[in-house]
Amino acid sequence: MFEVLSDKLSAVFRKLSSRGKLGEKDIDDALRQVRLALLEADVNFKVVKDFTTRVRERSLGAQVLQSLTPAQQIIKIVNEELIATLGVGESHLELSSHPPSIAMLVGLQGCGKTTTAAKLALHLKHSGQRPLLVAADNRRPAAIEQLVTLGEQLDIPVYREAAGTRGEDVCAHALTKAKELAVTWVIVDTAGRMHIDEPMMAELTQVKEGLKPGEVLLVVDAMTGQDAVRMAEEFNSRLGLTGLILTKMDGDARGGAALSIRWVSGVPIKFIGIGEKVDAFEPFYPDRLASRILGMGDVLTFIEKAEKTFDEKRVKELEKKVRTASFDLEDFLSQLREIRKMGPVAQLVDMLPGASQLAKRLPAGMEEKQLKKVEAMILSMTPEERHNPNIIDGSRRRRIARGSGVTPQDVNQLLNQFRQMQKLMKMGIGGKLPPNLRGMFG
Ligand SMILES: Nc1nc2c(ncn2[C@@H]2O[C@H](COP(=O)(O)OP(=O)(O)O)[C@@H](O)[C@H]2O)c(=O)[nH]1
Ligand SMILES: [Mg+2]
Repeated sequence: MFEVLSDKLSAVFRKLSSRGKLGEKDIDDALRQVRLALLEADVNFKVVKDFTTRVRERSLGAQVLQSLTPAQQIIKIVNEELIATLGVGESHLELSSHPPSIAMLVGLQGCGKTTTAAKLALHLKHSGQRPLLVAADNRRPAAIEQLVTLGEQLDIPVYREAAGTRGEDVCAHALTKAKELAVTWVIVDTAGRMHIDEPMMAELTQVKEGLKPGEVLLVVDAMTGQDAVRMAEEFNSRLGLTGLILTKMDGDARGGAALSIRWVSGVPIKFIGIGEKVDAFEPFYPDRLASRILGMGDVLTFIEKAEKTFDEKRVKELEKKVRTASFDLEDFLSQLREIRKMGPVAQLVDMLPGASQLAKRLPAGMEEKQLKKVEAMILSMTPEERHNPNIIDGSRRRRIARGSGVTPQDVNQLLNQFRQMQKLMKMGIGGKLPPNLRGMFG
């Protein structure tokens, strides 16, 4: 999977790397090719449009990282946006506060549900859990036998009843059994059909009501392309999914489903199946997949290193400033921007007294607006004012307020709070922020 796409993207970036400075036209040309490559890989058109728009905006406004060439900067942005499309961060399974934790697997027939139930149970067993498999797909005796055989192979208990027993009854009894065996996880393999239909949804809804599972995981065959994406939306609207498991990622599909499904459905991908064997299964790491798709492992490693050195240099500079209390509004502004990014440089924020707590305390939604306001005020100051806020008198204050669309009181408040922050730094107080500083952004 992804080979064709990966080759095409590599070609685009190689061409870009052969240039020095990149203008708007170079970026647009490259992005046009990226867009085509993604569409050919069967990525949902909305996802493609959104993705290229984000990359374009960021590329044009890219802050110049001296250690990177323009092409490397674009690769960095593409990589980051690819990760954002695939879903940021690793997706963990939800543990129940009252064990056992329960995962219910749903999906169409043939998508790999039964195999995946066994794979997931084995994965949990390897991480020290005690799983119980439940054969709730009991419409066909063969389906039950398949799970029982897998359980025997893996030495994992399987709860089963006679074929034809209602799924919800099997599950109810299985929970009693789970208590008896003192297992920590219950993995339920449910009945699938060839197509989504009402009886299947009704049955799954009932099973879910009885089980109250912490995880409702849709197993999707990544080979089915955009059908998989539509299916995820439908299952999600009926059952409220907590995660996706993409199977057959070892196949030769173009990869469009994998790249679109998270963005379109909003449901995180938690695991991927990469083969028929029971251990061909892994947690889903968006960054790893992104770097595989970009096919530029070396370049990405280089970029990571360059960024790290860059951050370290900045941390050292800031440390010195904090120590000598020459930390000014200019530094404060760049801090605010770091807080807004909260990305790889979050540790920078941790270094400043209270800044990370402050960032955490900002109410959702307010954050962006308030930070922008503070940013606007500082931007309306002259370099001299930023360096030495004490020179800001009444008329300067009015000018700054006009320039940033706030009231002179707002400017005053910012200055007072900044002064207190400076004082705190001089005293070397870390971590705690007095209540009167908390108001800074809200
Ligand atoms: N190549 C490959 N085959 C898989 C994967 N997961 C499942 N399969 C195969 O897909 C077929 C259907 O799997 P099964 O678990 O019976 O699907 P179910 O009907 O949803 O329970 C079987 O032949 C599995 O071996 C995978 O990740 N990679
Ligand atoms: Mg099955």
